[in-house]
Amino acid sequence: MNATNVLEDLKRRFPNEPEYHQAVEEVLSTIEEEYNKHPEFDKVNLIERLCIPDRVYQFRVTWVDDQGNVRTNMGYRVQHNNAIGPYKGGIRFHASVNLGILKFLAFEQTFKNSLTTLPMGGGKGGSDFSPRGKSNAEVMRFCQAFMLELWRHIGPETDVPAGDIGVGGREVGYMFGMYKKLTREFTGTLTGKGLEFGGSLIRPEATGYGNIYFLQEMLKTRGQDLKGKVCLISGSGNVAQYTAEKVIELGGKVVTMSDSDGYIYDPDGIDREKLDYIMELKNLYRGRIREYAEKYGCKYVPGAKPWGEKADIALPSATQNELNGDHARQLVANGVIAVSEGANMPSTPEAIRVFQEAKILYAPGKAANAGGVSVSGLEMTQNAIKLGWTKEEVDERLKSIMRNIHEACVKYGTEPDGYINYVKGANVAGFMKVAKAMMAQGIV
Ligand code: NDP
Ligand code: 2IT
Repeated sequence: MNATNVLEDLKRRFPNEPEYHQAVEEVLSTIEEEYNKHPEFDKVNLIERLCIPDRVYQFRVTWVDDQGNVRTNMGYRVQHNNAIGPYKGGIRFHASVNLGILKFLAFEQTFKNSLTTLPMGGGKGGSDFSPRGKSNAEVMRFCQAFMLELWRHIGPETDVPAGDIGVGGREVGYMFGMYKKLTREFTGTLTGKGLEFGGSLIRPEATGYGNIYFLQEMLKTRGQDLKGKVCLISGSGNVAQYTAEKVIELGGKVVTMSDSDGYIYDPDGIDREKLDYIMELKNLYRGRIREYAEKYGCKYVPGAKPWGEKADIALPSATQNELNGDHARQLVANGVIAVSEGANMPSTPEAIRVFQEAKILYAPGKAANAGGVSVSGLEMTQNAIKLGWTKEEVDERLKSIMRNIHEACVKYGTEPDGYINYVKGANVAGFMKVAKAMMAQGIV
């Protein structure tokens, strides 16, 4: 395999999908060497079969807003690869959603899910519907209309969606209700469900907690821990909130959070009580992070990212490409020792190069944020055996999965000088399992 040629070919066949190209390029450039040690892979064109999704569903979603207007959005489900288990991955509702973005997310998910050690393939779905400013009733009608198309393509052994940006417990609940009505079956086809109807304890917390468990493992390799460390967090949604919760619990100090309008900087640290306020503001009132600055009298910077503030650790937890080369240089210049990604592909390729050249600890999302889908996998298991595990049991399993992922990264990513290249480690480890499964299953 020649990574450059494969990528050029994909760009020609699938133009105008820059995020998909970006995700593929990162993986190909890091697995090329290992791949070429296995000539049997190339004989069956494994690489193209792994980069191009198995199938993509695209549909129109029509719903009626509160004023009686008939509205349309696009709906998608990308089923990328099911070599190691049913397709699994979240659903994103955001105005920016398009096929290229969902293809990048489904591709990444395939490697991430492989790393979790659980039997899950990779998929992703979503819509360009924006929940922002919509009433509860509008969100419900949209979720129902979306499921009216999607339900034929998913199932507990086929494809199991969950949440992502713009899709949390409320949306999963509405989609599950409609799915159940259409199929006339109560199965664990969506994860991230409410606790009363098959959800798992710790699932809402899992991505953020998992990221911090992974960060702890990274810090240990340098004889460090989180105590007293100043952390920058971007985003203020599900992942950002529980990342902050775990940092605070472990004695770190969170000084920033953000949303798509700007960021707040609180030099005294966001403590438990202030975080409760943010959770209420975001999850209940669906307000803006600016209101935090008004309430606590701290700095609010509209239209900017938090990466220029001085800190020890950066935890990007909002969206893709939110941290560029300039941001990365600022972080390094300010003495950051670790960057651990709660979001999917938040750092641009240039930013990643800056972190790696500075030899700081840098964990890509597909390793560091795998805790969310891991607990989704544990939710599937609990649904299958019709039992619910305790909080302690799920949390222990989550910790152990994050430790395993860290070990796999160390195994496949340690360079001759001892620096752990977590990007290479995660990509090679994730790839090898899927590749072996595909080889064993023949040319399909
Ligand atoms: P939420 O919708 O709960 O929160 C998203 C946060 O990011 C909000 O603060 C939002 O601000 C901000 N944001 C979203 N889009 C943009 C944008 N284009 N520019 C700037 N800010 C933006 O989503 P999650 O917390 O679930 O997801 C955050 C990230 O984590 C995503 O990359 C997702 O793919 C990833 N992830 C999520 C997992 C999960 O289990 N939920 C698991 C693994 C990864 P605003 O309110 O203004 O839109
Ligand atoms: O990006 C992700 O891993 C998620 N949004 C969670 C997917 C899941 O199936 O729980």
